[in-house]
Amino acid sequence: KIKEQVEAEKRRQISIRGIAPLEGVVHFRQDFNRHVHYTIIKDRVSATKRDYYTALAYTVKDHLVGRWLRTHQYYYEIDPKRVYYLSMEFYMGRTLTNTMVNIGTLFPCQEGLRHFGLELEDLEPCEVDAALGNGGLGRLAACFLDSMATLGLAAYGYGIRYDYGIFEQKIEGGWQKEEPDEWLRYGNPWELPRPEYVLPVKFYGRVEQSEQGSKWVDYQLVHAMPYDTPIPGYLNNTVNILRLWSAKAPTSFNLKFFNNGEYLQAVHDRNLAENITRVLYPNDSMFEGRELRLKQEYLLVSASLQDLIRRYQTDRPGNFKLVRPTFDEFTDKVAIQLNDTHPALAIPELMRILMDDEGLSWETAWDIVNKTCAYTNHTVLPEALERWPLSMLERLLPRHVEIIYIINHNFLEDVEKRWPGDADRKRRMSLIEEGHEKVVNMARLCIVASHAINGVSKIHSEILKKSVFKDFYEMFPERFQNKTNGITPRRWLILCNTDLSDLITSKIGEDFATNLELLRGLEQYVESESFLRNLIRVKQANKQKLADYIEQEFNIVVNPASMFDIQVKRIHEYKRQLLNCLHIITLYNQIKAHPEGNFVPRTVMIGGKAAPSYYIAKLVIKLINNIAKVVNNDPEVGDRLKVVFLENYRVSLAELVIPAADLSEQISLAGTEASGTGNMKFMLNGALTIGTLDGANVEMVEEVGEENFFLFGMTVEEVEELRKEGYIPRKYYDENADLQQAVDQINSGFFSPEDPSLFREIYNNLMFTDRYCLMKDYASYIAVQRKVSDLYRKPLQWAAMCLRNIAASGKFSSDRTIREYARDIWGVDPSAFKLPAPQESST
Ligand code: B1H
Ligand code: IMP
Repeated sequence: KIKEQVEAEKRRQISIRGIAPLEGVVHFRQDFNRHVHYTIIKDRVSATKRDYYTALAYTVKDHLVGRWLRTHQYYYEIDPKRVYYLSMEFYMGRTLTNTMVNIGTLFPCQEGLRHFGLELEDLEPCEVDAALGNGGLGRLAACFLDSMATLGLAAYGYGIRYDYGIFEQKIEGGWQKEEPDEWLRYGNPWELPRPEYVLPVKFYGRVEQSEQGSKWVDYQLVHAMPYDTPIPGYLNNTVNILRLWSAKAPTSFNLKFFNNGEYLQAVHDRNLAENITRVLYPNDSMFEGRELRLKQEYLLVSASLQDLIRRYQTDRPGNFKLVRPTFDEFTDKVAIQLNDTHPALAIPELMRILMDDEGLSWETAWDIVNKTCAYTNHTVLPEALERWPLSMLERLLPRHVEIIYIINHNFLEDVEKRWPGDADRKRRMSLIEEGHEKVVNMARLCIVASHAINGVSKIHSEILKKSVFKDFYEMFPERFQNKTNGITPRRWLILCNTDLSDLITSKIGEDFATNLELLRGLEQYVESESFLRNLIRVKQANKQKLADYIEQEFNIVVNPASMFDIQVKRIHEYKRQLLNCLHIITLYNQIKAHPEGNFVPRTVMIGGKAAPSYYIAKLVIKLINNIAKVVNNDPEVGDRLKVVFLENYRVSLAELVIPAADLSEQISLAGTEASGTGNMKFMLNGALTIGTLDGANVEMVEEVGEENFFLFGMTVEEVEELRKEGYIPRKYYDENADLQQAVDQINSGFFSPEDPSLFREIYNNLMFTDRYCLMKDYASYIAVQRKVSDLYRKPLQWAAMCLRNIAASGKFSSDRTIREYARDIWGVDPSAFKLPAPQESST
């Protein structure tokens, strides 16, 4: 008991968790009780864990509303330039603990709960992740919201409120099975529906020309209903908004049946409209040209633009009195960031509104679009680039197609002026590509219409200029920028690794939370054995927590002293989970060949979802699970090697897994991963990285030094060189006996005795195509993995290297990224101004 008090006192002093004045705790208990009683309508006898979670969520949310209202009053008062982040994905994860961290009430809430005999750690898991994203792109949007609020920007996220987020992954017999993610089943205490602000969105119909210009007629109406989620900044009393749209059938929907007396049919058909926002498309880095997806993209764009124009024109929410009748100031008051091309229809839609509804000329409208819109590219994989068939666009959005044609016509005229007679260049640059069917290349549309185009890491931005968009770079060099991705240190350090952030605070204070470069101050402790031992102790505790989870969930006992070697990300060929498999098999074969050998024990964990229609990626999941079965059940191997597939990897699981990692696998083929953000999370949490010179890895090496990073594999230039020569994967098989053995085992059914040809397709891929050059990079990967094992034998040296990585990770705060967007693209100033705190009261 006394020890507990001492511990509590120690934590009280480390104020990163917030101070717990007695008064605050008392108020908390009253508020919490009130919600159990009045909101949940249960008593202490009938309340379940989930009820307590929900009551806690409402209690915490109450602390947001004062700040929320004030923030927006303040914005209407000072009328700053607004930033709009348009994204089809916001991968938010859980909200409860994040909110407590950001408003500084984590500790008082923890204290208060204990009075009821409740532990925050037990209630937290009741919250389902808001998983409205696929992976990196969606999580980046979520980190950006946190940073924009923390930097006091008047910024809004706009997205879609999918009824079903990314599917839940179940592993059955080693195969991935998808189940719907019913994240709203128990309600969502964090969102606020705003039925009073619904907006109409038009689909189909045709264009009529008249004296007044073009008019879109005979369309079908769908309503977009906004749901607001508060986004608190870190300890600055700012609360921004994420506004998500949900499709609603208008009362008049399909009334032609109604008139025929087909009332029931008319009501049933309302689903047709409401299905638009039913489900998130589960593809990461893969374009699927479905009409329903196009409708989702247009719904987002149309509703968001109407909403932000309304905000520009009026002086308070819901007030339709025009205080700004003209668009003269629009470009000074609005910045629109397009998160990849998914919201690219914002371009023709804004043109349409400005011309057809507001009566501006083409030139004026075009100038406004160009000055407000900016485009972020997230991938160079050709199969991920959006190319919508013109025929589909024409049917759904006839007026927009006219506008795109005019944009293209004007643009190609400019190309002709610049490069007279260069027909091939015009073909290469046309927004409309002629193949067996005509398609609109959305990336080109975005480049032509935006004042800024950026990649998400240095190397990726260079690739955009040098190859993917070379012609466009020659035409608009001043538009191309780089904005290296980042992650929010609030969620990815303070929230998920409280012990590490306390340890850091004990040395350098707590300002690193908003100034991550201060972590450099930890470098001076690399020689301090006592600090390194503390670091090791924190890591060990995190590993134990993950080991407990794995034992409980998967019934696999892992050795918490073994090296935790982790690769978690979407399953995709370019990310090369298969290369990791080849290493596991090689380790296994070495142990089998020298059963008495002195091996460094490893637990290799791989997790991630495969797109449901991505056959090869799903086969890789099966292979990982089959390898695990062989390896984990071989008594000769013992606990020197274990393989775990981490089922249903998602944001909340990442928060458990990343702090427990010793080794982070970032092994994509150079030139394929635009940035990666998982790589940064591992670095910040004290893992070492084995990785290629790809994406943001390049800049991690720059920050920490090559000697503190396990680099392997070809460079982008070497990949290019090899491809020019003609790549023959089979050659590496012939040269390398270990590789040959591993590949043969996959092919011969060693891991699938019940169906020896199960993995034939993987074998054929490797031997005859190998688009991502696994065979070539295998040898250098294995060699560097050996160095990893050697270093792991020397715990203090390992820990010192981890510390150097933590100290060097400051660049990768999304606060730094957002400062750069603010300065170079949006033209807004981050403000250190802290809004006054609202009166904290118990009612
Ligand atoms: C990234 C996507 C993506 N790049 C299409 N592209 C999608 C493309 O539903 N779709 O159609 C969904 C997602 N996602 C990732 O973005 C990159 O692969 C990462 O390297 C990068 O770190 C991340 C954030 O920039
Ligand atoms: P990356 O793929 O390494 O760039 O990581 C992207 C980030 O998105 C992760 O660090 C997680 O926070 C989040 N994420 C959650 N689930 C997934 C997933 O299934 N694949 C990839 N990323 C995910």
